[in-house]
Amino acid sequence: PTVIKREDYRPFGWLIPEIALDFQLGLEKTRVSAKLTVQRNAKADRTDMLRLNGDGLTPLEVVVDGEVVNSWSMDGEDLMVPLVSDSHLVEIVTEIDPSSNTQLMGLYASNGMLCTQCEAEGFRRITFFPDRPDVLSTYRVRMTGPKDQFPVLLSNGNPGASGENDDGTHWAEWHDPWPKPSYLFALVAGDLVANTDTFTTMSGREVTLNIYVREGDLERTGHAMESLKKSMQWDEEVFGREYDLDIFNIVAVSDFNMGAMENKGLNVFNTKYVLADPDTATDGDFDGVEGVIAHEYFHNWSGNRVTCRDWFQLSLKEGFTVLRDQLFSQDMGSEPVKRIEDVRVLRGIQFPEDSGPLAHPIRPDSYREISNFYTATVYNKGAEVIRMMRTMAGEEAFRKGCDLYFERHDGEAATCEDFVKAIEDGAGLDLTQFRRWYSQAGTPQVSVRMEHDGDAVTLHLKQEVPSTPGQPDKQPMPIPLKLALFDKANGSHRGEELVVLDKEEASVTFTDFADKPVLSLNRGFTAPVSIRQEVSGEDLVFLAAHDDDPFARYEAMQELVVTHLKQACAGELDDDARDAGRKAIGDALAAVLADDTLDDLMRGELLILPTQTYLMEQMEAADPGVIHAERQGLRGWLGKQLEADFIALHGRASDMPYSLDAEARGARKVKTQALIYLAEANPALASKMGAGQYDAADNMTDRQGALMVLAGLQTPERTHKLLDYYNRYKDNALVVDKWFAIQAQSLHPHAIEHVKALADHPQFTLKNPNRVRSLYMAFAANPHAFHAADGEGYRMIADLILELDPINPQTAARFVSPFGRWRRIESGRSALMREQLERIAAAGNLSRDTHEQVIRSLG
Ligand code: B3K
Ligand code: ZN
Repeated sequence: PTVIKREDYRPFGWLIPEIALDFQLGLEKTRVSAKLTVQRNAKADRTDMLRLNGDGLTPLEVVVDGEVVNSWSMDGEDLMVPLVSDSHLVEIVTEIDPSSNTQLMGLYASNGMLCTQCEAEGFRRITFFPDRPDVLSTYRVRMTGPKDQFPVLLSNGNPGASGENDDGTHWAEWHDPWPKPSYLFALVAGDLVANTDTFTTMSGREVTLNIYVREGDLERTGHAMESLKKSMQWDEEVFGREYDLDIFNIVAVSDFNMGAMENKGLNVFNTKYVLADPDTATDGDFDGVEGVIAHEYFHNWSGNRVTCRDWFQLSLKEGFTVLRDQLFSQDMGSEPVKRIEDVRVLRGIQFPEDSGPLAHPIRPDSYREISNFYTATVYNKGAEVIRMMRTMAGEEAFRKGCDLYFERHDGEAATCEDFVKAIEDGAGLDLTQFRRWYSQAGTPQVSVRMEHDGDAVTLHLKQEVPSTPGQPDKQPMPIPLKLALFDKANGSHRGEELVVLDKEEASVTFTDFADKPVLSLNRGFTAPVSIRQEVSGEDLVFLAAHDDDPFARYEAMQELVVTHLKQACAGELDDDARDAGRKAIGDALAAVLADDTLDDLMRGELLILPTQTYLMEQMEAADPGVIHAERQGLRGWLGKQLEADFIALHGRASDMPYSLDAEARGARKVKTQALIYLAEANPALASKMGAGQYDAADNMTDRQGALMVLAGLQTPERTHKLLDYYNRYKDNALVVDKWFAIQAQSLHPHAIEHVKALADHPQFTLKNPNRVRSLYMAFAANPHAFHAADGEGYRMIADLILELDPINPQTAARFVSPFGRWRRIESGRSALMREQLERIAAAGNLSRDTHEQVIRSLG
């Protein structure tokens, strides 16, 4: 398999200013005629051959300038058409079978409807085309299909003519005036109904908004529509970006590889990120819908109007758009809570990626299969990198840089370098050294030592960027760190400072500190780094109680627990020391429970223990069994110690009536948190309270929270409520997904057996990615089950990969990354994990997707 390198980029030899597509639609047979206007690209090397990418296609007819030709040939999957003049009209006819497309890339059938997914390289499964993001064309689409089967016919841009034929078919035309790359093409045909609304843009244009779903789902589209309108408004206010078509369509489909797709004017969404109502969606699901609707909408500028030159530049659109959706969600809800959630995702997913065999820079240098690079690094670390520029520039200057970027590159396929240059010029920053964040992988480690001498405080800072695959040596990067020095006596500080550590080592001195202050560092998580510092438990307790930066307060609480658990797992604590450590945490937690200046959403964050993944990340050779036991042991101890407080909290929160406002959501959050602690301390009581919460629930957040806790307990209530839940929701696929996931994720000692049994459940199928993820991603993220000491969890996921790979390689390949931990885990499990990777590698006929991930993981 070929390795594609960033340095090999060359512009395409031809321009395709226009394409006209004609579809004769059928679930089993769709005929596609494509007419391309082709012009020699003066900016590229001269060639007399037009290479059109294909994947599984056979040309039925090739016409050049009106004449059928047979001068074409195939080069692998690609169609090669010799062309001698400077401009030509090339017509190609192909035929495809959407119903057999289980990869869900290109044109496929889902529940009787037809839809497309083209990013990154799916368009070549529909017709032969230069399927690369730097070839921009205006699209005219005409489609014809049976009217009863496909009453709704949609494509990108604005609607044109439509009509009916005598044979029961009808047709529709769409025209997209904005030049776009093929990955943004979309088509949908199906029996759908729409929630319709309008939005008036800042220049006074009225835009029609439609959210298309299957008939029974219409009543669950209200939140998505509200989210869309808020996103449109916010992008005008905060980034000055206005929508640019007469219509914006969203279609929800239940078979989808990812969350959603930003096709121009026709976003296609996983139903999971459209449908929500209180009975079937949790508060987290509501946030997910709002965030993904915003993300895809924001791509209209960051991605579509300005697109990517090549796929190495993916973070140009994804990192920036993630930052935009994060800032939007911060503005819609609680800013600190959103920041904490985003950092938790970064640390839980991106940090392990960055320290494992799949580590890559946010702008990778090579790939075999681009689908493997839609990663937390490209998305989430990409967003953090742009956030750092914003922190250093300040909001206003950053906005100037963004304006300049959009102005300079509108209608172009740009690079990450173009973005950095625009921010540099527009915001007036020197980002010369900062560019290293784009080329170097690995999470920088920052260590800090405080020296107090007379009335001077000196911070000695040191950075180290660890070596990663292919990058043994690293250069220092500019690391913006917001900090504050607290006066212990009065519990306050004299203002925040922003220190940019841009050398391997640096010291900063602050004067006028008669007493040694307490350092609060990387406030708001200004830099995506790990901090190493010697802080006393006492100082952490102080910050956990007093820090006025909510993120830093959360951080101190986490650090307190992490430090203790690390020592406990390393066997460094005797019984007395363990008790002392637990007691310090217990006191801090008691303060959190009692603090009435905190809102419950924030209190809920402070109650969440660091995840097992994050703890494993802190250790060189982690033992998941020991970590699990210590973490649960601590939870149980805290639950016992604070039993009365948790019961009271649960009671108080249960009195709050359902609504979507912050207060009610906060109450639901702490309610289930209380139950989680009690479950470990007093299972009998928790079982009773959990069943009570389940029965009283008038919303999915409470019901699911209760069921999640019950699923981990060995009590009859577990069985009763799981059965009740299934019977209640068995016709709602998204809730059935939750039912699978709750069991796969549970703390129950027999979780492995439960997952095995669920794989044989009549509602389980490998054909639907949501269902696969609900069972197996949940399981792979359940440390005590996945990391079972005998390797059974590893075998199960390896079996799944091998079975899923021929059906849906993109989704199968995503299950490889959990095995990347094999280098950072105790030796027994390490060997078992490697064994499974080798077993997969030895299997014949692996997809390019899975093959690449397995080879890289073995390292
Ligand atoms: N751009 C799409 C991702 C498509 C990935 C296909 N392998 C969704 C998003 O990031 O908005
Ligand atoms: Zn995106």
